[in-house]
Amino acid sequence: MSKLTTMYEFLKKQDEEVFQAIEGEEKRQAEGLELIPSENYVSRAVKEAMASSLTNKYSEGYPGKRYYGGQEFTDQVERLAQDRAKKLFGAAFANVQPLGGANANIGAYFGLLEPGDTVLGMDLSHGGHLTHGHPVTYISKIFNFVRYGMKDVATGEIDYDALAETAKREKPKVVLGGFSAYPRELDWKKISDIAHSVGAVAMADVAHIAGLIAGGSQKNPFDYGFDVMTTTTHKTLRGPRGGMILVRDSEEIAKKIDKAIFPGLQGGPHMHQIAAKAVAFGEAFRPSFKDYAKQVVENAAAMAEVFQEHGVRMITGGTSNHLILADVFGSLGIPGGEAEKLLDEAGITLNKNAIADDTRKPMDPSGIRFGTPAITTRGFTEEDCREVTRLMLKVLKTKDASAARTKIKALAEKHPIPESFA
Ligand code: DSN
Repeated sequence: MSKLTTMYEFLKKQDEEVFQAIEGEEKRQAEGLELIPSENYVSRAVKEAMASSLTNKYSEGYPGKRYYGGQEFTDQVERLAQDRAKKLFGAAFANVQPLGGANANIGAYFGLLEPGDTVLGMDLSHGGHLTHGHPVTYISKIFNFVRYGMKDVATGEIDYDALAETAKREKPKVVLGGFSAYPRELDWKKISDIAHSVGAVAMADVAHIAGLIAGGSQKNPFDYGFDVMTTTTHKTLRGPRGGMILVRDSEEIAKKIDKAIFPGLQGGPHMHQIAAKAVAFGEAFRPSFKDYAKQVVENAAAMAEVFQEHGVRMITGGTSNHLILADVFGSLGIPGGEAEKLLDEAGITLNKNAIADDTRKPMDPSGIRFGTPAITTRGFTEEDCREVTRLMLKVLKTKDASAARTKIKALAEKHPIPESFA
């Protein structure tokens, strides 16, 4: 019996169609290289927790204060996840129930704001996120979102003077630091000082970099005065799909956020995911996770170097974290969507992405966004990453995916997806 058939023994017997789709995805992940900077591979232990009988249980409420009986073990699991999260990020309070990053952000807004209140966040076209108030979201109809952005796209420096002026003028209740497509570190101290100078709560959305913070490769906003931090758990943090809200020290804020998540926004928490979050947080305490976080950043720097050598324009001029945003249309004459498709054919998955002040449409932008969290989990070194980048450039310059397919498959074979981390 193949390894997959052993893992999915009952599924294969009972539902061949679903089994086949999962089998296809497992193969795709094994044979290709995952460069989407928000993706990663979880350990088998995390998967086992996700597949546990905890999925059968309703547990509305919080540990010790549930609406239904039978909560002995769900309480144990949720407390474990909370305690580990608090220790990992230096928080006094943790809500581990958000189903994803969007829920975490919306829950935090509902806890911190009244309808009509203002949030000052990063411009979406400069790296911010949909849930930071894009007009297509419902939250943008409830709260008033105003923006700050980069002063200089070439270096990525944020316009902190404009940020301070806007804060004075708009009187936001929340100043939000965080991004999903920004390759540099924010000056957390400056942002939290500006927030507090106008009486606002300083909230960081660290969804992309939570694992780098936990591993010590990026600064922790709580060390610079931030009050609240939201994150996903499945990106650099290498846990199951989900979200989390951390509060540095204010019990008042923590209580409001707990109420906002339940009963305000969600119903029964997904306890199997919470168990898997606890397992992933446990893994993030290991010394090897520090090495992982460091290697993620070094690998991204190595990829940026190769782009630099070939004269490809990168937004902010390079990277200081796990991701790169490159203007492939401006530099190589190939739109981001076409680049994504060609690289997909070659076995590299990444995403087209709008670049700052993009002249092209959002569905057909100028850029591509890629990063190193997943390939670093597979053990890619800086030299491997340089090789991947050279192959990417070959495909993009020749517009021929076959030019790199065999070498990409060989790199994937050289670095199988691990089942556990030391
Ligand atoms: N989809 C996530 C990302 O790729 O950054 C954020 O929502």
